[in-house]
Amino acid sequence: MSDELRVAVLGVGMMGAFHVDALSKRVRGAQVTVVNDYLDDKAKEVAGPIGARVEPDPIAAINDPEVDAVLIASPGDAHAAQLAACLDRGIPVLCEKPLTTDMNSAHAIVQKERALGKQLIQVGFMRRFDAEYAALRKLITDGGLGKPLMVHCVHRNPAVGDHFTSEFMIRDSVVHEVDSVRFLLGEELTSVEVIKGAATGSAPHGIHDPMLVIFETESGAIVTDEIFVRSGVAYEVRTEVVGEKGSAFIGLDQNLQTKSIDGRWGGKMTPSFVERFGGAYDVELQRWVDAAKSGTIDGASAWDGYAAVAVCEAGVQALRSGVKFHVHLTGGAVAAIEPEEQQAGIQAPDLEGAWP
Ligand code: ISE
Repeated sequence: MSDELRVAVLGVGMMGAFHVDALSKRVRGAQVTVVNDYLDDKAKEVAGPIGARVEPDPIAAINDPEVDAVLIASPGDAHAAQLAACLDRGIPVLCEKPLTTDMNSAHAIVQKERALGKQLIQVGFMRRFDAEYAALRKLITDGGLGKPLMVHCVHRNPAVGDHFTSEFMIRDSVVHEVDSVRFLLGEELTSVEVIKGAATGSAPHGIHDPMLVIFETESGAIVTDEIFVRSGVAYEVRTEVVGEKGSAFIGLDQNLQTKSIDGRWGGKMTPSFVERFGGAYDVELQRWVDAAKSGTIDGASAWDGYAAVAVCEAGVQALRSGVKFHVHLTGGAVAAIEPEEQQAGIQAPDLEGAWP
């Protein structure tokens, strides 16, 4: 391996292009040598300014002799085959979330990596590298809040494309809360239910946006997650942890506050993930590059990625069926998901006579 980690970036849509920019300008010790995207023009546009080569076939990009490590930012359904090729070649890979889009393919990837006897896969859960999340986790692990009892999450995006169906919202967006709660509390999520309410008028017919997703954890803590990807307002990601000894809040957009002569006061809302998590992404990349050079990972593992996919799979089943789904996933064991016994409803008796 040369001094610089030579990286192939697969998928240069918004996220991949952001990573290419970081690897070329802000991260030390790495160089993007190969760029791949199913859109040839997009690949050329990103590769040109940094002098990288365009390779139209993702598997050829992974096996390119001028590539030491791979960053996967392609759509989730391409991840399984690309991760498998990285493992076949035995090179480090940073894979954007979700690890894969279903539990069985995620499990197969974990097994394949385990058979190699070394950790090559890091999953791009960037919130783990955000200073506010790190401070909240420290507060919890130091016992500052006492036993955590409730976690309230809000995850809003201003707008998304029509491909964001209710199921996609769980697999692609809620997956962040699944990982961050595992990271913050250090325990597994054991059940999921999904409450569908009134949908915003900007959601295509049949899409439940927003939804309330409710989890339970191993210790019995309750986690609520409002997922609303067409809020029309801003990129809002907030978390409050309520414990026996107090509560703590992150994600309040506490930037510059102004008061003006027209009688208005306030600060700026965060328009997108770049303003909220751009710094965390850069830290994540730097730590991945440093770790990859010494043959290790420094972030969410393939197991973490698998655990998140399994909980989201239970979430999708809960969404489809309308019942709570349990997830059995402890101590590195294989996940199983099963529905809760359907609860009997109660029929309120009709009142006699007219209501006054
Ligand atoms: C997207 O992929 C992200 O990672 C964003 O952080 C999240 O807010 C969005 O909902 C996801 O689809």
